[in-house]
Amino acid sequence: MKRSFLSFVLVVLFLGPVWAHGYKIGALDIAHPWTRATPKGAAIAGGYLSITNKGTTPDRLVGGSLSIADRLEIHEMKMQGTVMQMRPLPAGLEIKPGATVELKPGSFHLMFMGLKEPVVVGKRVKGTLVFEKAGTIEVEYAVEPVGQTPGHPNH
Ligand SMILES: [Cu+2]
Repeated sequence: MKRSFLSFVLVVLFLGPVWAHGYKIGALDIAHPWTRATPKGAAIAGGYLSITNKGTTPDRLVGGSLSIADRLEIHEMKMQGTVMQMRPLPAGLEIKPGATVELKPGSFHLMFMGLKEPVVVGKRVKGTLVFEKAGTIEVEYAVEPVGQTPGHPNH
Protein backbone atom coordinates (compact mmCIF):
# COMPACT_ATOMS: atom_id res chain seq x y z
CA MET A 1 0.00 0.00 0.00
CA LYS A 2 2.69 2.40 1.07
CA ARG A 3 4.85 1.37 -1.83
CA SER A 4 2.18 1.93 -4.45
CA PHE A 5 1.42 5.35 -3.02
CA LEU A 6 5.10 6.19 -3.20
CA SER A 7 5.38 5.11 -6.83
CA PHE A 8 2.30 7.17 -7.63
CA VAL A 9 4.00 10.21 -6.12
CA LEU A 10 7.17 9.47 -8.08
CA VAL A 11 5.25 9.18 -11.33
CA VAL A 12 3.59 12.54 -10.72
CA LEU A 13 6.93 14.13 -9.89
CA PHE A 14 8.55 12.57 -12.91
CA LEU A 15 5.87 13.67 -15.35
CA GLY A 16 5.92 17.08 -13.75
CA PRO A 17 3.87 20.05 -14.76
CA VAL A 18 3.31 20.52 -18.48
CA TRP A 19 5.33 23.74 -18.49
CA ALA A 20 8.49 21.98 -17.39
CA HIS A 21 9.14 19.72 -20.35
CA GLY A 22 12.63 19.51 -21.74
CA TYR A 23 14.89 17.71 -24.18
CA LYS A 24 18.49 16.68 -24.46
CA ILE A 25 20.68 16.24 -27.50
CA GLY A 26 24.43 15.73 -27.18
CA ALA A 27 25.71 18.33 -24.73
CA LEU A 28 22.64 20.53 -25.13
CA ASP A 29 19.70 20.83 -22.74
CA ILE A 30 16.58 22.32 -24.25
CA ALA A 31 14.05 23.61 -21.76
CA HIS A 32 10.37 24.27 -22.22
CA PRO A 33 9.71 25.07 -25.87
CA TRP A 34 6.51 27.12 -26.04
CA THR A 35 4.52 29.22 -28.40
CA ARG A 36 1.42 31.30 -28.14
CA ALA A 37 -2.08 30.70 -29.43
CA THR A 38 -2.71 32.67 -32.62
CA PRO A 39 -5.83 34.45 -33.81
CA LYS A 40 -7.57 32.88 -36.80
CA GLY A 41 -5.83 33.75 -40.05
CA ALA A 42 -2.51 34.66 -38.44
CA ALA A 43 0.43 33.82 -40.68
CA ILE A 44 3.19 33.87 -38.11
CA ALA A 45 3.89 32.82 -34.54
CA GLY A 46 6.85 33.11 -32.20
CA GLY A 47 8.67 30.20 -30.60
CA TYR A 48 10.49 30.33 -27.27
CA LEU A 49 12.79 28.00 -25.31
CA SER A 50 16.10 28.01 -23.55
CA ILE A 51 19.21 26.12 -24.58
CA THR A 52 22.07 25.24 -22.24
CA ASN A 53 25.39 24.01 -23.56
CA LYS A 54 26.92 21.63 -21.03
CA GLY A 55 29.77 20.70 -23.34
CA THR A 56 33.21 22.15 -23.88
CA THR A 57 32.78 23.37 -27.45
CA PRO A 58 30.38 25.94 -28.88
CA ASP A 59 27.37 24.84 -30.90
CA ARG A 60 24.94 26.80 -32.99
CA LEU A 61 21.18 26.69 -33.51
CA VAL A 62 20.95 26.97 -37.29
CA GLY A 63 17.32 26.17 -38.10
CA GLY A 64 14.40 23.86 -37.67
CA SER A 65 10.82 23.35 -38.67
CA LEU A 66 7.27 23.38 -37.33
CA SER A 67 4.70 20.82 -38.45
CA ILE A 68 2.08 23.48 -39.16
CA ALA A 69 4.31 26.18 -40.69
CA ASP A 70 6.07 26.57 -44.03
CA ARG A 71 9.36 27.56 -42.45
CA LEU A 72 11.21 28.64 -39.36
CA GLU A 73 13.54 31.60 -38.93
CA ILE A 74 15.78 32.55 -36.03
CA HIS A 75 15.20 36.18 -35.05
CA GLU A 76 16.64 38.79 -32.77
CA MET A 77 14.88 41.81 -31.31
CA LYS A 78 16.88 44.87 -30.41
CA MET A 79 16.24 48.47 -29.46
CA GLN A 80 17.21 50.67 -32.40
CA GLY A 81 17.10 54.09 -30.74
CA THR A 82 13.58 54.12 -29.31
CA VAL A 83 12.18 51.52 -31.69
CA MET A 84 12.18 47.80 -31.08
CA GLN A 85 13.37 46.14 -34.26
CA MET A 86 13.44 42.55 -35.34
CA ARG A 87 15.89 40.95 -37.71
CA PRO A 88 16.58 37.43 -38.90
CA LEU A 89 19.89 35.80 -37.92
CA PRO A 90 20.86 33.91 -41.09
CA ALA A 91 23.93 32.41 -39.39
CA GLY A 92 21.84 31.22 -36.47
CA LEU A 93 22.50 31.57 -32.78
CA GLU A 94 25.69 30.52 -31.03
CA ILE A 95 25.52 28.69 -27.70
CA LYS A 96 28.89 28.94 -26.00
CA PRO A 97 30.13 26.17 -23.69
CA GLY A 98 28.62 26.62 -20.24
CA ALA A 99 26.16 29.24 -21.47
CA THR A 100 22.37 29.31 -21.51
CA VAL A 101 20.70 31.16 -24.36
CA GLU A 102 17.12 32.22 -23.74
CA LEU A 103 14.75 32.61 -26.64
CA LYS A 104 11.99 34.72 -25.17
CA PRO A 105 9.58 37.52 -26.05
CA GLY A 106 11.47 40.77 -26.73
CA SER A 107 14.75 38.97 -27.35
CA PHE A 108 15.98 36.10 -29.47
CA HIS A 109 13.10 33.97 -30.70
CA LEU A 110 12.00 31.57 -33.37
CA MET A 111 9.60 32.82 -35.98
CA PHE A 112 7.24 30.35 -37.56
CA MET A 113 6.29 31.69 -40.98
CA GLY A 114 3.39 30.65 -43.17
CA LEU A 115 1.14 29.02 -40.56
CA LYS A 116 -1.16 26.49 -42.17
CA GLU A 117 -3.52 26.33 -39.20
CA PRO A 118 -4.00 28.31 -36.00
CA VAL A 119 -2.01 27.49 -32.89
CA VAL A 120 -4.52 26.33 -30.27
CA VAL A 121 -4.21 26.26 -26.48
CA GLY A 122 -3.97 22.75 -25.09
CA LYS A 123 -2.72 21.21 -28.31
CA ARG A 124 1.05 20.80 -28.46
CA VAL A 125 2.77 21.50 -31.75
CA LYS A 126 5.57 19.32 -33.05
CA GLY A 127 8.71 20.64 -34.64
CA THR A 128 12.42 20.15 -35.05
CA LEU A 129 15.48 22.13 -34.06
CA VAL A 130 18.71 21.82 -36.01
CA PHE A 131 22.09 22.39 -34.40
CA GLU A 132 25.34 22.66 -36.31
CA LYS A 133 27.11 19.99 -34.27
CA ALA A 134 24.52 18.22 -32.12
CA GLY A 135 22.25 17.60 -35.12
CA THR A 136 18.45 17.53 -35.34
CA ILE A 137 16.05 16.96 -32.47
CA GLU A 138 12.27 16.65 -32.41
CA VAL A 139 10.54 18.85 -29.86
CA GLU A 140 6.99 19.74 -28.89
CA TYR A 141 5.86 23.26 -28.15
CA ALA A 142 3.47 23.88 -25.30
CA VAL A 143 0.85 26.46 -26.27
CA GLU A 144 0.19 29.39 -23.95
CA PRO A 145 -2.92 31.55 -24.20
CA VAL A 146 -2.75 34.83 -26.11
CA GLY A 147 -1.28 37.60 -23.97
CA GLN A 148 0.34 35.16 -21.54
CA THR A 149 3.68 36.95 -21.64
CA PRO A 150 3.41 40.59 -22.62
CA GLY A 151 6.24 42.41 -24.31
CA HIS A 152 6.43 40.76 -27.71
CA PRO A 153 5.14 43.29 -30.23
CA ASN A 154 3.22 41.98 -33.17
CA HIS A 155 5.25 41.61 -36.29
CU1 LIG B 1 10.34 37.59 -35.10
